[in-house]
Amino acid sequence: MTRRNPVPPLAAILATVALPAWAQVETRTITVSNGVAETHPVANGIDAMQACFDERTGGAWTLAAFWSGALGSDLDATQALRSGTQEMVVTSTSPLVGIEPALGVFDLPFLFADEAEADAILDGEFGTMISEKMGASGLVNLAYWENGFRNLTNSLRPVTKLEDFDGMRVRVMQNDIFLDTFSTLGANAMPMAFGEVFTALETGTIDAQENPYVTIDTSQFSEVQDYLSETRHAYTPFMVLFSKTLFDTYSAEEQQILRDCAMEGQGVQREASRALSQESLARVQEAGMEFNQLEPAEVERIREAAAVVYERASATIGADVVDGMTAALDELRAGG
Ligand code: KDG
Repeated sequence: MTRRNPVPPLAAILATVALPAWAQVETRTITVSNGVAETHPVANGIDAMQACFDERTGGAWTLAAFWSGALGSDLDATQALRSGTQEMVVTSTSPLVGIEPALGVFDLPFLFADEAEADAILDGEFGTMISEKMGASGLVNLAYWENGFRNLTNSLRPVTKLEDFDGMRVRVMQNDIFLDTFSTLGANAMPMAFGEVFTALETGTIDAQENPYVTIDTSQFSEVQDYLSETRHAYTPFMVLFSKTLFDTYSAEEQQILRDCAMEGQGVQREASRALSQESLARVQEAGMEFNQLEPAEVERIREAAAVVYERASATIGADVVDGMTAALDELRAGG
């Protein structure tokens, strides 16, 4: 009688087959929203995240991206994360100060000198400390991406000196520090969600707004604004926030994939933002905007006028947070 080799149990077969690392992830569709247009460099970051997901999950994860505030404002979307009804949002930090006051530190006028400083602080111990604060609000910050250095556009006049802000109706993000900064400069500061800005400019409800060149360009503000002045009065980070309620249902491996791929997206998005910035500036000038830079002495006068905001905002942000930022910048600037 010929003995047939007994067929081993399935478990034994599987145990001998080296499953790919992504075999332990579930099939998921991850919703992510943002307030800017799909032509903004945030899309480069999202594309890089998707490519990373494809590699790490074998195609099991799909990012469903919604643009131009389609799922609500930065604050609306962030609240949806906190309630566990949306997975992810790429949002400016400024509109979230009502959730985490410490985020206001990034809104202090003329805080960072350049992108290198911003990257060093955000990707260093200080940025980690701020990210860790988000957990108490039901949020996980996967990475800092770049909104960028903010510049003023308006429909009244070139802003070449401090006095040119007088009486100008400037839209600001819904954030008391921006409100105080522009009020201190003499403007009539008007808090407003980003999604309302284009129409408010078009109808003349406001005279001005302030954003990085890539946002001014990709939001078509050149259609409703005549003047662009390089003020670089603040650097706004984006946070790539994930719902902690949902994050906690992911396996440790899946959580690591989220973090790794958001960081993959960070490098691509920052690079795209910086590469597009000068192109955007050229494009809005071709579209008819009159661009001006300010004399360094005038920038200094504006910076000095706004400096009082630090003192007034310190208690709300947290004196320890402001002191921590100051110490981190001092160390960085001393070559630390
Ligand atoms: O999601 C990003 C936008 O909604 C917004 O934060 C962009 O800088 C911005 C602004 O001025 O509101």
